[in-house]
Amino acid sequence: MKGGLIGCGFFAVNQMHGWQEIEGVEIVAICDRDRARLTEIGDKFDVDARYSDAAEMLAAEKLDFVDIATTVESHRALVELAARHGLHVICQKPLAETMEDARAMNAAVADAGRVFMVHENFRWQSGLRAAIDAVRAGKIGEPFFCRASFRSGYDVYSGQPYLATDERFIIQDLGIHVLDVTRAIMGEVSTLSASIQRVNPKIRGEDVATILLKHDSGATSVVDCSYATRQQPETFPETLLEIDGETGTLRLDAGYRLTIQTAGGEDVIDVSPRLYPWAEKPWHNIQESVATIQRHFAECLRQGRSPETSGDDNLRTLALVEGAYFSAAEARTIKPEEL
Ligand code: NAD
Ligand code: 89V
Repeated sequence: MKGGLIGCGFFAVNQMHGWQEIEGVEIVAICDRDRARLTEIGDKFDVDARYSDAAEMLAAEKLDFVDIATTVESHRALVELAARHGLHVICQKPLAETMEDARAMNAAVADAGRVFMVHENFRWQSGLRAAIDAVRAGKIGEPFFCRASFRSGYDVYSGQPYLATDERFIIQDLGIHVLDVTRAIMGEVSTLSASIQRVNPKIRGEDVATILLKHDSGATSVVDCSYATRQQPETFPETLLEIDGETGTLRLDAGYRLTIQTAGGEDVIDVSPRLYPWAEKPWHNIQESVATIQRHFAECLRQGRSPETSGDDNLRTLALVEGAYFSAAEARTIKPEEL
């Protein structure tokens, strides 16, 4: 399968490394409006077909799919362009800035009869996936409570300066992953309410968010995220879990330690990510999940099935993000179906 990468920035390096791990897939063309970034990625990964305009790339190259690694404001135009060319699409999160854009993008690829997957990779992290699989397999019975927590003081702004200047920050960038993982474990959400704070005075958006979710099943979740938490050991970029079920409990603690307790005893499992030769700590957790989600995308294309984080699926995660901002702004409980 031949792919074209659009966006050669901070995170695209991981995506290029990830594709090299996937048998039968090759990125044959790359695109970025920024010449320096185009040259850097092209030279590093030995890709000769380089474009500064995505429309030119799609007109000139014979591709099966595009991998969109640009920031959110460009996603809709690029996804619709790819759909017009009849290509499968994998697009970075956050999918869109509005539900209207996200629905239009999803419809465009569906109308073209192609596969649309959102690069929502946290649910493919080794520890989080082990927790999702354990709950889905009924290891702790029906879950009635989940706390999904990401608290860090790591400097994310130096690698991704837009995180400090965008109007929306932690829910749109990071909370989106934690909300998605919570959906994967606890199911769909009927109501949510959120509180947001800006602790760091040097940034524009919110760096702390606490979100209360009521699920269709009747269960409750708390999603709490912070980039203002000064603690040692620093746990970036780990998401920690506390899940209580009718017949047991599951904990995913710092250091990739998964504990499942039931009447039958306690299992403690090391769910550390692998360290690819191109990866570096502490990012290796996220980097591994990039290759894992890309493998899933390639398998889905080969087998003609819908990816777990399809456009359709991701609309439900995006509605939680939108809902959290609405809830915080209007100080009220939101039903995702309102959005
Ligand atoms: P970045 O700003 O470093 O890179 C984006 C690149 O896209 C830039 O080089 C820019 O010139 C290029 N670009 C923008 N619009 C373009 C267009 N229309 N045509 C061609 N090139 C264009 O951003 P980043 O930090 O690499 O983030 C990219 C995306 O990845 C964001 O949506 C971000 O949220 C996401 N991200 C995801 C993860 C994850 O774990 N899933 C981690 C980090 C970033
Ligand atoms: O995963 C992400 O989307 C990244 C980070 C971990 C820094 O929040 O932007």
